[in-house]
Amino acid sequence: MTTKVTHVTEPTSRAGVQCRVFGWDCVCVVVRVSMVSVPGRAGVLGALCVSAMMNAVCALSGGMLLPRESPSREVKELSGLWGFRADKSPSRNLGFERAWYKRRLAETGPVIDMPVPASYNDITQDHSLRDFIGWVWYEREVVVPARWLSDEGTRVVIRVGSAHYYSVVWVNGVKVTEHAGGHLPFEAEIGALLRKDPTSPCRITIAVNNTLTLETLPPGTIQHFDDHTKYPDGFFVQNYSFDFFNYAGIHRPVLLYTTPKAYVDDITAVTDFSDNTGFVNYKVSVQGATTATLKVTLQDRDGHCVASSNELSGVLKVVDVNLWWPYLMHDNPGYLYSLEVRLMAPNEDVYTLPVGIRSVKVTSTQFLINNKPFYFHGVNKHEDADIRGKGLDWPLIVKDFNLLKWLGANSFRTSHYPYAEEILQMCDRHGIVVIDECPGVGIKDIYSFGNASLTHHLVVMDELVRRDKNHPSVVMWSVANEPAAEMHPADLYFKTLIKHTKALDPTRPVTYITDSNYARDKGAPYVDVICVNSYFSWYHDQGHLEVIPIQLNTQFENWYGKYQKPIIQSEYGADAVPGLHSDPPMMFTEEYQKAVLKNYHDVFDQKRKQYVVGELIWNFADFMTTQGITRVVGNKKGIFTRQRQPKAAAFFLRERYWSLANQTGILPTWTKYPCSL
Ligand code: GCB
Repeated sequence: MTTKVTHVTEPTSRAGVQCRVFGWDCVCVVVRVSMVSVPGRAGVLGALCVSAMMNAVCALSGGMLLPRESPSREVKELSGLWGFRADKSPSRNLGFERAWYKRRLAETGPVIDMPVPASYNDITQDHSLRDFIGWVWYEREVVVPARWLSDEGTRVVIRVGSAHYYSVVWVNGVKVTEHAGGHLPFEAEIGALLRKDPTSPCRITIAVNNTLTLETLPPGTIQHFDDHTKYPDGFFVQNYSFDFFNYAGIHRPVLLYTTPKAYVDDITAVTDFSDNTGFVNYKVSVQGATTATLKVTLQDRDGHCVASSNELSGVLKVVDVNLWWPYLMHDNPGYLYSLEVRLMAPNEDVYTLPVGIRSVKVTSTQFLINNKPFYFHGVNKHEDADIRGKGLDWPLIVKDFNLLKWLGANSFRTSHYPYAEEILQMCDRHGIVVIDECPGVGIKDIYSFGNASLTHHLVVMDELVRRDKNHPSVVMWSVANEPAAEMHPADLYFKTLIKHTKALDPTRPVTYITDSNYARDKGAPYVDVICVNSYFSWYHDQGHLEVIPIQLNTQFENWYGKYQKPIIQSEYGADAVPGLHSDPPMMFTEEYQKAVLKNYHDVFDQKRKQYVVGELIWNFADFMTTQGITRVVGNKKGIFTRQRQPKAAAFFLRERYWSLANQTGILPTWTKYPCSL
C-alpha cells in the first residue's frame, strides 16, 4: 500500500529566518507553497486562499456589529430551505469549471433540500455526503423589499454568520465576497449589485469547502491512497488531530440587513468602575459620512438615561452603577445597560449595544471580576447535536442554558472555536462567564507553526476580538487548545500571537490551553493564566483512580512553582456510556466517571485555597467525533448525553457546584438549593 500525506506547505529549510508579521519580529519557516492536491481543485482553492487572506486583512478595518433591527435598520433572516448540491466530481471542481453560480443551481444538475443553518453531514441517508470532502453549493432566491432598492440611501448587506470552512458568495452570478475559516461571520454590501436589476429576484449562491490543510485553523491534511488493490481510484481522506467531527456547511443564519448610507460601523466599549461610579469608555466609528453628528445615550435596564455625550469617543460616567456580575456571585447577575448610538446624518442611523460594566484582573493567585475573586466552576462545551451537527439551534441553546443553571455552572470555555454570537448574548444576560477560544485546535505539525499559519492565526484573532470585544461575559481569550507547545517554533509563535491579541484587547487576559510538560512548554511564559488539561487514570494508568491525587498535586505544584500564575484545570473527565454500571468502578461506567471527578475534586479543594482559580469539566455533553476505535459513536465524556439527559456525574457535579457557589459567591435570593430552574 502506498499512502502519502499531502502537506500544503513543505519547508525547504527548517532553519528559521527573521521576518516581520504585523509589526512583530517572529521566526518563520521558509515555505514552498504547494496547495492541497485534491485532484484538479488545487488551483482554485490555492488562488482563493491567497486573495482571501488579503480580503480578510483589508476587511478588518471595518466593524462587525451584530445586525440588529432599529428605527433605521431592517434585518431579513434567510433561514429555512436552500437548494444544495455536493460537487462529487473526481476533481471536486466541476462547479467552478461549469460556473454553477451563473445560473439557477437546478439548471446545472440535481438539487436537494438543505436546511440552513445546519451541518449538511447528518441530514441525508447518503454516506458519501456525511464524509464528503470538497465543495458543496447552496442556493436561495430571495425577494428583496422594493423600498430597500428604490432608496439609494440604503445599504443592503449580506452576512453569513459562519460557514465551514472556506466560502465564496455570489449574488446573481457576481462574486461578492469570500472568506477563510469557520465559526466567524463575514459580510458584503450588495445594494449596488441588486439595483442593477431591481425586478429580478436576488439569487444567492454560496460554495463552501471543508478541506483542512496545515495552514487552516484548525489544521488538517489530505491523505491519498494509491494502492488500487485496496482502494478505489482517487481515494483520499481528511485527517486531523482534534477530537470532534469536522461538521461542515452553513452553520449560522445568513442575513440580509440594511443601514443608511452613513452608518455606525463599529462601537468599542471598555468598562471599569471606582467605588459606586461606573465608566464606559467608548469609541464609535462611522462610515459613509465625512462629518458626523452623534448622540450617544447610556440607558439603564428601565430605559432611564444615565449618561450621554455628543462625541465620537469619550467616557460615560454612571453614578450608583449596577455592575455586571456572574451568575451565582450576586443577587442581580448579568446587569446590562443599553448604549444607544444615534447618528444624525441626513438619514439617521441608530444602533443599540448592550453594555455590562465590569472589570477583570489577574494576580499571581487570583482571577478577579469586579475586584472579587472569581472561581470558575463550569464546563467545556461543543456546538454539537443530533442531525443538525453544528447548526445554530435555539431550542438547544435555551435547553443548554437551563442545564447550566440547573448544574450551578457559572462559566464555560468555547472549546474549541468561537460559538455563535447569539450564545454570547445569552451569557451576557444570564451572567455566564466565558473563556472565548479561537479555532486553534490540533496544531501538532511543525508546518502549522509556519509563517502562513501564523499570519492566518493573527487574522482569526483579529476577527474574533472584533466580533466579541463588547461582550461582558467574555473575560479571557484562548488562542489555542493543546498545541504541540514543546516544539521549537512554539516559542515565537505564541509570543507573537499573544502579544498581538493583547494589543487588540489590552483589557482581557490571554491564555492557551496546554497539555504539555510544564518544563518544556514554550508558550506558557506568555500567558496570563495557566490552563492545563489532564486525564489521569484515563489516557494512562487506566483504571487506577488512586494515581489521581498524586499526579494532580504534582501537576499543580510544578506549574505554579515554575510560573507563579493562577491555574485553571481547563479539562478533566472520563468517558461514560449511559446505563453502564459497575462497583467497584470500571472504565466507561457511570460510576467510574463519578469517581474520577471525585478524586480530582479533592485536590481542587486543597489547591483552590492557594492558586487554582477554576475547574471546567470535559465535557458538558457527549459529542460526535471522527470514527475510531477509542470512540463509540462519539466522545462520551459528557455529564449529559448528546440528547441532554443527565448521567450520574451530572447530579454529582451539581451538588459540588451549588456548594461551591454557596462558599464563593452570593446565591441569588431568587434561587434555592436544590435549584428548581
Ligand atoms: C482533550 C481535548 C478534547 C478531547 C478530550 C478527550 O484533551 O482537548 O478536545 O475531546 O481531550 O476526550 O480526549
